[in-house]
Amino acid sequence: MTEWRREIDRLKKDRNAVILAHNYQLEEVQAVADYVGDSFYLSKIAAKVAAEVIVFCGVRFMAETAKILSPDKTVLLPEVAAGCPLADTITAQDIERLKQQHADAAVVCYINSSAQVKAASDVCCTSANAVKIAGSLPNKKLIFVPDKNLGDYIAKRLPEKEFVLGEGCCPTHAQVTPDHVEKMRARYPGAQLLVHPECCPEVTGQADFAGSTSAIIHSAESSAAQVFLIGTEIGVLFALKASQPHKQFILLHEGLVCPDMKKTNIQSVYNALANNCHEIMNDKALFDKARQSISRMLELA
Ligand code: CIZ
Repeated sequence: MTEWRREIDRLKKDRNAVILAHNYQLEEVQAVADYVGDSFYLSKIAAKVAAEVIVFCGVRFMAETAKILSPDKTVLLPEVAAGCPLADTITAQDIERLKQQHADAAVVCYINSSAQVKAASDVCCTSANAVKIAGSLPNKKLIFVPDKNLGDYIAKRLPEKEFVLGEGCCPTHAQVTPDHVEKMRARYPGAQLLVHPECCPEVTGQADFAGSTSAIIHSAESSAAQVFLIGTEIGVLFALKASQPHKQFILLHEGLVCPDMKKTNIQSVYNALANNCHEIMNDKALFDKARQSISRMLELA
């Protein structure tokens, strides 16, 4: 492991590269990253970082977002097959159809979406800023795609708006049921339940706190509680345990492991830097259009 790290550090210097890792990445990947966080944080870094090469340890839509924001940089996705089944639930054609049916609505797309979907939307959002973005739009009616659970979470917090929701969901978060909550609450009485809004409404509704991965980390940091049940991807436990070693963090359900996020390991990070794998190419016309919805998010948030 130390050998990989040494080589990665050497290549980073040689290539003037920076490593960005999502909170859901393996510990060994988070440990070699220069920046670790959620999509919102990482997109802001991608937009302003001075390095020539960005190695994006995450899934395809995240590396694509970095390229959209920094088209002149080399952006590498270490594992070419790291995708997002939630992002694959919606296409730009679906959005055009929805727009025809709801001509008075603005389209808000979750960052977990393709460049085509971002280009067809009015504004993009992440779980960290979804309520703020949706709430700041002048339209009463909003089309929110693709995550129906995050959509429901936003809609409950903005009762003055009317929502048309996509039908997708994250297969990892959607596995958690109220039964899991009941069992774990019985096993750990008094524990705080912190969940991601990609969980179903029946789970989110029982949580002490629901929010993005970064918001979950901040919520645990500012809480006096000592024991927490965590309803999001297992990778978040790394940051939680590192920043608060005296507290206990327990995964709400053993299935909270995203197979795509776990494809990247320290070897693939090395390989990306050594062999330029796998470069995201700039599709100029598409990316210029997609940039508008991401830039609007960055302005509004
Ligand atoms: O916003 C993100 O990065 C996602 C997909 C989850 C989260 O809350 O970090």
